[in-house]
Amino acid sequence: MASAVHFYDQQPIASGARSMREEILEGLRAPQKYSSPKYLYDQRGSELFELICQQPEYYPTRIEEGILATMVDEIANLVGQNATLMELGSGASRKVRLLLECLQITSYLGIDISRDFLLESTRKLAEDYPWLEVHAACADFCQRLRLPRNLNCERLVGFFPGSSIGNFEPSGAQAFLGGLHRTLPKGSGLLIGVDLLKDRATLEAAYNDAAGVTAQFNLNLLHRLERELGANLDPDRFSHKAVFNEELGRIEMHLVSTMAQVISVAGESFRFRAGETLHTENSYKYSVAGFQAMARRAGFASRAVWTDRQQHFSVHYLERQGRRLNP
Ligand code: AVJ
Repeated sequence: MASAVHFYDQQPIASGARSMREEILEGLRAPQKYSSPKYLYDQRGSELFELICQQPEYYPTRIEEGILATMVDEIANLVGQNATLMELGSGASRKVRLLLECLQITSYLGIDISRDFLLESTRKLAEDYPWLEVHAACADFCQRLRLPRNLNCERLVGFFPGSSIGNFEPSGAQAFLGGLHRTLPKGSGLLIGVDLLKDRATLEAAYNDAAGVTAQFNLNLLHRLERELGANLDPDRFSHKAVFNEELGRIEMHLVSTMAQVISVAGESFRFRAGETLHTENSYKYSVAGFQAMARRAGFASRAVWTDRQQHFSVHYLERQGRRLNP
């Protein structure tokens, strides 16, 4: 039976959105070359990310799913009845399945930048949960969120798992939460996974898995530039690097040029020195108290927080308050 997904393609008309070409070129012209982590998630990148989540060294997924599965009754109580769950960066929509049996929600909205991946995942979801009204919006959740008009928005609960919030600079994370405060009606909830500060060895192992999947994920960006921007480069002349920057509290992912070389992207040439890097991702880590303080400033009160025994990962349930502390 065909299950209907209400689909909204918000990509081309997102206001203020710039093209991938423009953004990539701007990053390549900078003294420290960089690219937004969102460009890691084309179809292949999204698939590789799902594989990363299965690597033994990549603890966040395993621990977060353990917490969600164990605490689902408490979560259901906090979410309450007839809410709409809005997942930001829904990817394979796998984690939400841990909740759906127990949550008494009526509808689900998955938002993701990877269009075909989103469509396929939400179609499967609608098939497996016929009682659930499934909506899918292809959008960049870093841009201002636009809620579909026919969505039941009386009670909205945001679901932002995986510590994706860590991809923002702290100021950007603060602004992002502020934006959610503006979008969500009062009393809304936010269920959010946040990776915690911990020892270097555990962190660096998670981003340098022995099977080399994270390396492939990182290098896929170069293949994507070849495929989509007509880049002239050899991915074999770059290598994957992920290090914990303790001062800034973040894992940094880079593509290291293994030799002096010139690449061209969209007709423009870029010189790399040997060892020079293209910075592809930051993944900020927080303390429980540090994250709660940030949430409070954005107008979200902590209702519950769960961690694993080793305090590797945290899941927070926040409630949108009437006012922000420093609007
Ligand atoms: C996008 C934040 C969920 O930083 O851990 C995993 C992406 N990058 N391995 C993270 C990622 C390399 C991930 N998140």
